[in-house]
Amino acid sequence: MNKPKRYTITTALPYTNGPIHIGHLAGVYVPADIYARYLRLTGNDVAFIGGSDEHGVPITIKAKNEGVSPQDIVDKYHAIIKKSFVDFGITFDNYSRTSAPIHHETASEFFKTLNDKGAFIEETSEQLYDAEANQFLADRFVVGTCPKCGNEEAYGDQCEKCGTSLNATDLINPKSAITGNVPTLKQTKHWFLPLDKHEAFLKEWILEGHKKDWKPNVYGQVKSWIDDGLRPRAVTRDLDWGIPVPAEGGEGKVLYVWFDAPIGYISSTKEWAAREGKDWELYWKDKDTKLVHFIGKDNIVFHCIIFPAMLKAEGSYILPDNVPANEFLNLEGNKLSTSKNWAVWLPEYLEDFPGQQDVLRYALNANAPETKDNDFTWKDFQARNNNELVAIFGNFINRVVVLTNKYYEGIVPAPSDFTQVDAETLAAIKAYPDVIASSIERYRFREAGQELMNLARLGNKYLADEEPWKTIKVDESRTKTIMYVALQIASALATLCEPFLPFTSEKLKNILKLRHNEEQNDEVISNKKEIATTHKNESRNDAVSWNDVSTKKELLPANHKIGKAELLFSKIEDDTIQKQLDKLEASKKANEIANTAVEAQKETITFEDFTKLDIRVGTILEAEKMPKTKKLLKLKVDTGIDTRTIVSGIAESFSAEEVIGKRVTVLVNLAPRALRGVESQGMILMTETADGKLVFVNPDDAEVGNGLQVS
Ligand code: B3M
Ligand code: ZN
Repeated sequence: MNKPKRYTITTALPYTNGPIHIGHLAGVYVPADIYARYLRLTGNDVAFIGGSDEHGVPITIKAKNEGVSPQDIVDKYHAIIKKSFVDFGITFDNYSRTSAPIHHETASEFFKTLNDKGAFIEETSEQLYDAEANQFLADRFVVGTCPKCGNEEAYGDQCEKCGTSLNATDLINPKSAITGNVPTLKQTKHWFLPLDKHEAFLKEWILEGHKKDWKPNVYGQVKSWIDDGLRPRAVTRDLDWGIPVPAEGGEGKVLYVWFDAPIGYISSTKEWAAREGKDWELYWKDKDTKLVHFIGKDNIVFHCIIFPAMLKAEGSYILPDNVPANEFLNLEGNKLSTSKNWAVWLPEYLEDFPGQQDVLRYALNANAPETKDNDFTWKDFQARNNNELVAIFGNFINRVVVLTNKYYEGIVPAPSDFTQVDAETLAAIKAYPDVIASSIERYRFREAGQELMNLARLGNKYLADEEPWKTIKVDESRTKTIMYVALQIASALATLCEPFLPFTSEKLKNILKLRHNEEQNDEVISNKKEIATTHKNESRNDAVSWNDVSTKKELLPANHKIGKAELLFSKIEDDTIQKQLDKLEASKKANEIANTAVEAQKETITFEDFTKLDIRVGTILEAEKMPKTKKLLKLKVDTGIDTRTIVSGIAESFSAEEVIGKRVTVLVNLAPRALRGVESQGMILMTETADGKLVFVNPDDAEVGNGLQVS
């Protein structure tokens, strides 16, 4: 694409069933905000779009659990999430919500257009049903084993482990998430998007067209789905919370949340354009617009296959130019988990670290899971703050400002002749806008953030080498030149750090008495206005734009008066970090207790029922890992009756080597069943410890072949 006339940047719409945490910021919102701020600073027309995803089963489950309505849930968390985005300086041009009327209209219109074009298959088929709950089971209402990777916690629409999108009837051993019952099948009609019919277009558009510019982790996932063969996907549901299906026979049905949610990007753009007097269609239908979706890897299939197929079928929309999805962020070595409260929630972070949003933005970006899952540790957070933000960036700025006030009462001194080092340093400053831009334009935000820190390193090194605190005693004119050069670096940092450290940029511009760059986001503008009014009477130098840093002869002219020093960052002590680690430990303990909460006794059985079970003592003779699965071991077991094959889901707790020779308890008269193509003839009895580790039910002193007796 030639230089785009405008950019539409979208961010995954968070489900409003809880607050957002550091994983959301690291995976989606900080990179997207860096990109949007940079594009604005370099003079581009940007629509930075967000909103809350307020339909879907997670919300109805939460409402049911709390005994309130889904609307109560979405109202509560929409407000909490929106506030978190403002608090962390995520400068959306619009943050909407999918329960808004404009979205219901837009999504309904979109569905009707496709339906009228015959883009759907209408089909009555057998779907999973929970008779006790009187409810069809789709999405998170049903859990089962993923047919692709063996994950036993896959949902009816997607396996979050391998990302595969599923139809509920694909699940092995499905269980109702409402009652725990095994579902029955019941006839119902749905509308299907025939993805198989879009296979040729998707192959050409992605596998050919985006081979080079889409990130390998994204391209690889999409390629594997297309290679596996695309199938029709239901785009409606038998649910009562969502957008009613606007079609004959749609009574009691709603649009599938993943059909309506991406259309939320369009309705949020419409809402913004109406408010700003702009033409929304330029941002979604003009070939000169670059559309970029920021998401996490579990949303790739919806943004690279399903939504583009919908846009293509509708026919008047542009397609995403890139989908730079990030992998997952873990926390202290464990997966972030809302349900296990294993997270750093943004509202809580601000309570513990008031005014330190930039520290978190910086630490998360420095360790962002751009190409593989990565781990957030509090130790690293402390190190990034103390060793980089305080010791390099903050230390440099503090020395420049303190010395300028001490030697020249805050007045920028006029330089005399530049030495070669001065000239090289001034030239190096001019290179940074393009160096940082080149990383940002390729969605390498970690790299871009480190280049910014390299500019601060340059400043630190320059001062340490030129030692103005020594030359001041012997050479007034040399000292003025050194301080003048150092102040140019400080001014460059004030502008170039804005995408990464927006709050610090604000403070630094106030210290240097630089005007602020034009802002787009009314919340941030109101924040700025408040800060600006506290300095309203001081004379301010013109704003230094991104491009000025490389083109202007000087950024801070002689005789410009800067303000007093104020600390940009403060050291984080070990006890502060220990408090966070203790919080997580408490969370882990609470989970263990919750997990060991004894499951309710199952339905009573008769003695006759029990005697049907033939349980023997066996020995594992051989063991091997099943290919392409994480959980399954293929075992050869001597049961005393015979030697047989048993497939067992214990690979995440035991290696094949360590189970050979183990004495085990075996249910031998269980009907054989095929697991990943291998017939398993029986089951090894296991139990699970509080921290989720599987252990064998172990008859240490029994003999192989002994049957279980009832004493
Ligand atoms: N609500 C977020 C998730 O899967 C989902 C994104 C929608 S983007 C249109 O966690
Ligand atoms: Zn899977």
